[in-house]
Amino acid sequence: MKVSVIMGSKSDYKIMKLCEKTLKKLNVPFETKIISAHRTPKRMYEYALKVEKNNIGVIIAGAGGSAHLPGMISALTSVPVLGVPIESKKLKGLDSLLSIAQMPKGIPVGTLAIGEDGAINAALLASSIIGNNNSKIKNKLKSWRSSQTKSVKKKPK
Ligand code: RP5
Repeated sequence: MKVSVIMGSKSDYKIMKLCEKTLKKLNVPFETKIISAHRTPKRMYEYALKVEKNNIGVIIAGAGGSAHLPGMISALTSVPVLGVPIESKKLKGLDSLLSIAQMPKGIPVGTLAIGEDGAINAALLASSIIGNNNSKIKNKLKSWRSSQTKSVKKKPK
């Protein structure tokens, strides 16, 4: 199964490319697409209908402002959707965060932190989900975590 990384605009890619970078490190197969809920609604609908057929196990959706893409995708498929709030110019991403996190009950979106941290953690979480049925990815994630632990020094000097 692969991860599908989608985003509302090309301008989101500077953040969403961190998802790609993290998934590559963990040898998780992925695809990347630009899909806008309001500018390309037909593309969004057609994409969502083919999610299961395309062997997608997790969707990571990055969006900024009135960030409805993750919620709309989650409404159209039962495959888990992780939302990455992109920092917006006017409200610094608080609008994106609340739009993604405050989904009314019934249609969930797993929401990560705003920006870089959220993009990296979304990829790690997606890898954990895929890793439940893929021991190679699970082990890769375990060794990635272990080297992260080893990289933390005991003293500042
Ligand atoms: C959202 O609007 C996108 O996810 C992006 O974060 C934001 C701004 O888009 P652009 O005006 O940069 O294309 O749909």
